[in-house]
Amino acid sequence: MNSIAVQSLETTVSEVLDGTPFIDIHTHLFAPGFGKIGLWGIDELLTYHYLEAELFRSSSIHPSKYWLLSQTQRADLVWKTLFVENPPVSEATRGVVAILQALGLDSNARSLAPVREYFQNQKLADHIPRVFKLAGISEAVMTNDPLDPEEAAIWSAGVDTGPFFRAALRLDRIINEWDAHWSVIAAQGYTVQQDCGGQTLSEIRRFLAAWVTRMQPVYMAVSLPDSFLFPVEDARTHLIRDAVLPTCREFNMPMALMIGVRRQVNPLLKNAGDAVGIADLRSLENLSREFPDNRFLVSVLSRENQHELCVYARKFFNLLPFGCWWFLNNPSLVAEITRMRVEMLGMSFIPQHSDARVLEQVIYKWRSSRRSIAPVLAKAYELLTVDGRAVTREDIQGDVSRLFRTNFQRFLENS
Ligand code: RAT
Ligand code: ZN
Repeated sequence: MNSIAVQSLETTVSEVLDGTPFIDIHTHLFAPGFGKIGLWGIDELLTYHYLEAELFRSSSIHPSKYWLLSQTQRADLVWKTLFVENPPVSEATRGVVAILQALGLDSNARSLAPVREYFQNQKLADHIPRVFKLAGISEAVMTNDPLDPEEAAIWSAGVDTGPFFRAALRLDRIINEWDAHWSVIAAQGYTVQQDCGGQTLSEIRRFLAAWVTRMQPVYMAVSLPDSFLFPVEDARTHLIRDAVLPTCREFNMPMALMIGVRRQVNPLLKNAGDAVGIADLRSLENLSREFPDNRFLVSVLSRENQHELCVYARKFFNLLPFGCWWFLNNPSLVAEITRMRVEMLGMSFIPQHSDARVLEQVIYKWRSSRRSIAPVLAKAYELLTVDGRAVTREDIQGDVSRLFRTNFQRFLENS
């Protein structure tokens, strides 16, 4: 097999990245059977909360006035402010430009009318496979909340998730907002108490088992605040230790922990009002060590926690770092974090997920990630070549498949 010359490494890596369909392991997208809760199209793209946060920095509109507008008016305002009056250079704004280009639409136009017309003419069943192909992904994992009344009703009616989407059982309301949600579970016929006493924990296991059967999720997931501590005397510790982790073991599925979000530091901004904080990852150390029979997919939101996460992944083999989450999904940080992970973990991690909330976002998010990651991998192969070990296209293909497909698949299967 031919080894690759140093000057050709980046081209080869890019070709392999472009030619490998990835598994998008965390999104907020939905299969078409979920109807209106699956977001797509230009008005959803422009009112993405990443863009709304940027709108308020460049427009004088007060958030309270903005929320009174119709979605079309909001999208028009975002377009005018961030795309017509200013060059859209930020990651989130440039993303919309990249989507329009990939779909053959003009991003220089002042009016959104032709773009709206294009989306009105799309049939979702054909649009999804085309978007996935443009994004270079074969499937996407959804975020499925059993306590979302709208979503729960769709699951209970027996929705078909189809070939492109897999479920993930999201537990934020149960684990993080127990006081507000225990009674909802009680009303569904489970004998649970606010203080987690009595039969609560076995009843939550019964509740989770029913949802696992219904959703067939690939993992359970929760986002956790920067202040997350485990173990401590709180409902969260009881629920994780005595309900969620035993259920994960029973069904042989990993638990995804997304640590470091500070919810609603500015509630005026709604979905855009969350921020980031540095977490104490000793809680992750405790979980990884005390539950060797559980597997944890882990993403941390603060840049400052990234190195510690790599160190913990070297200590605990039931821990799989994934993604450059949310505020980290920028070219400079994706490059920095991926480089650190390759240096410390080889190829034993999952570099990225899209976190797309609106279908077409997978196009720009994956284009951008491939572009940021290609030079990082090429540099690692260059150093290896210079130090005496030649690299072949097959080596690169094996690594890319591992990073973006089989590390995840094997972690799910525990193989
Ligand atoms: O990235 C996002 O859109 C965030 O609002 C969150 O959804 C975050 O990714 C999460 O899953 O909690
Ligand atoms: Zn997310």
